[in-house]
Amino acid sequence: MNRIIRIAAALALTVGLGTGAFAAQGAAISGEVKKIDEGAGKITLKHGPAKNLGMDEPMTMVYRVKDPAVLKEVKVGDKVTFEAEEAASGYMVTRMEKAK
Ligand SMILES: [Cu+2]
Repeated sequence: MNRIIRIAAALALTVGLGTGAFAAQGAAISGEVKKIDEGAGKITLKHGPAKNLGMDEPMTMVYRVKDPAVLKEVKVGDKVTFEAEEAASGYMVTRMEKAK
């Protein structure tokens, strides 16, 4: 009986940690499109601090995009909300949509 409770507690902890990590990684960032390079699958975004990416200051930088289709949905000057992750090849936008 005791053992089952310990296993259940360990499972609950694992699930809790997993959810927390996902939430931190998926933190949305507000930005503005400065440049789009469809051929290279890259977008230049000006954005505010993104603590989950280790970016404490506002900046303008180039991101690769996971799905090139998102580059057709936005244009230079658009305000966007996006999520990004640090990949081996650089920072990559994993999700992006026009800010409402
Ligand atoms: Cu940045």
